[in-house]
Amino acid sequence: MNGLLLDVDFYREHGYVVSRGVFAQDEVAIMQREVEALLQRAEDAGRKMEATWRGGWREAATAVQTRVDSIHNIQNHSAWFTRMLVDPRLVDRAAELIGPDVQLHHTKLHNKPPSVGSPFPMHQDYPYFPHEGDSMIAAIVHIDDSTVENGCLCVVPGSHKLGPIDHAHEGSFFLPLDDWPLDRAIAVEAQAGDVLFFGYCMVHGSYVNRSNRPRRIVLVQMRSPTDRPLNEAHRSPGQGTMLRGFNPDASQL
Ligand SMILES: O=C(O)CCC(=O)C(=O)O
Repeated sequence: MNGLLLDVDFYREHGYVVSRGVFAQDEVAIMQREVEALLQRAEDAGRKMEATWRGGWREAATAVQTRVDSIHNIQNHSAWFTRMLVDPRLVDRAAELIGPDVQLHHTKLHNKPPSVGSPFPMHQDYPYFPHEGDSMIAAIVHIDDSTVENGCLCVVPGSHKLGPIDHAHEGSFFLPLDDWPLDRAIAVEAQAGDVLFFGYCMVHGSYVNRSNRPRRIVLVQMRSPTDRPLNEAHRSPGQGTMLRGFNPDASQL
């Protein structure tokens, strides 16, 4: 990989790359404890976390009532994850994909509980937060070992080359199952501590959690600080925080 941390050629060709063992097992154990405590606090506070996407392949994929818990801005709730956001093992890899200066867009925790963890329909992230320069990438930090059985991510290799695809479908941003069936995608199975990177034009989704164990991830969206949003959608606290390098755009001072 020419001294790089990631296989950048693979990423450019296929639109995604998995980096194995970015976080060590003792750190994974801390992440799991942090996430469990956070989910418990949210439940105790009666906070609504359910974030299953309605329509799409939810009904087709499972007869049972599925559920996924989502908590945005995890750095507002756990200092461990704040530190993770600037950890060189994460942001140095991101820099290989988008350039030396890396800016936070947003974060979220997804918890797919055992047996009933919701799938995510196929989609690109682009329509949620389009930008001029298409620098936006997701880093999926795996908190649990993730397989097809417990609802791992899946991607359509090469789909990033299509650019933005029309997502207009029943008023929601996902792709029709007829056009984007799951068998067009490949499962990205990962171990806890692995990080999956992909750009926001990558078509992706994830499977139902039918297993007896949870599938938890922390998703970090990052961009180049010089990449401008095309609309006002998806603003969140901490957006614009520099995670690596500096912000060369003096107009933001
Ligand atoms: O949590 C998952 O399985 C998928 C999340 C996802 O694709 C998204 O939030 O865009």
